[in-house]
Amino acid sequence: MQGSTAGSAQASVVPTVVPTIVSTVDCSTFDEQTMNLFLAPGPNPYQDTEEFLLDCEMRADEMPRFVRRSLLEFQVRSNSEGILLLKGLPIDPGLYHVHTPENAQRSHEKTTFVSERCLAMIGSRLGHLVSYIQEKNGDLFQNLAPVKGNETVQISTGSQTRLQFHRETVFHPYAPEYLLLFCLRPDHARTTETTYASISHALPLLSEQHRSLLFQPLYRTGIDYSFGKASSVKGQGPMLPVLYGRPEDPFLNYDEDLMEALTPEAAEALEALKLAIASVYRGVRLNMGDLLCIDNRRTVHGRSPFQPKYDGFDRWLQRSFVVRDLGLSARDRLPGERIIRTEFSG
Ligand SMILES: O=C(O)CCC(=O)C(=O)O
Ligand SMILES: [Fe+2]
Repeated sequence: MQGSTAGSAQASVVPTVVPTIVSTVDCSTFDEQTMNLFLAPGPNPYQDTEEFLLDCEMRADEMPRFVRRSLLEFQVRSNSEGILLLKGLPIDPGLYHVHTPENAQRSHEKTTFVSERCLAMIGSRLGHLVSYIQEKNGDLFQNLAPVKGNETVQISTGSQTRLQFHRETVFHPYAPEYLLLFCLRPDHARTTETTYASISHALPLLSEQHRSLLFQPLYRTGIDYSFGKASSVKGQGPMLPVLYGRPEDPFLNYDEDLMEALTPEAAEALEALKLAIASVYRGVRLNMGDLLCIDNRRTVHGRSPFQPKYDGFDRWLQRSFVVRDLGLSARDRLPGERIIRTEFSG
């Protein structure tokens, strides 16, 4: 796999052999008709959001069969890595000259919406795009770029320190089932990796006793720094089990930074999981036009450190969240809107 690195094994963990095969869909061979599905102008995603999403879903119906089949398989049965990488999707014309948005806000220089269409078209085959009011004013397409002053903070606009492993919005009652990351520009050195570790790779490294503790609601997670008030305090979120679902093939709630155990034994099990993740994680270097789909229930992710230059051409991703069932969050959304407005006190 291009740009992959195995995680360094920790002394107290027996290293495991992790297969290096990443499910990849090569989109660089799309014919002109398929390219046009992404490139042809359509509704404005920021003004006519619902029209834009419907239009993208209709366009996605016309994508080549192998793309739809891969997305369908990923949606229905996932895979052991919990990721699907679509490589070489179309990019906005003239993107090379558009600056990476300072402050990671919406770009006013980018006046075409190809990247947004990639996210919405691919996302529509997995579920429905949603956003959270606390993050970037509820933008469905969020710009991730290094921001001056955030170099060492554990948020997506950090850079120089490793972004620790997390499930996206682990504390949220309507957490997304999928996270999509589209790369508009890699980092200058082209060495940054989006890191990930699936529970199916980490589980074999855990003892029966640790597994059983992790299946109990002996853990508390904090509210993300980006979600406001309760932000900087750890352990203010709900009590949860770390593992849930089928014992042999579980889902996981995990946040290396924000999660705390409520008993010493539970803390040992959490530490064992942390070591297991450090032992099995892998990384993928996203390039322009690559879209990484992450199964947020099976796989935690993070990012390796990098050096920003703040010269207008730093690393730039767009991110979207996907839920399988819009109805679950209906009570916390306004009619006809995708923004989830659940409030968190703190
Ligand atoms: O920058 C990356 O590659 C990952 C960032 C991240 O964790 C996120 O956006 O949720
Ligand atoms: Fe993340």
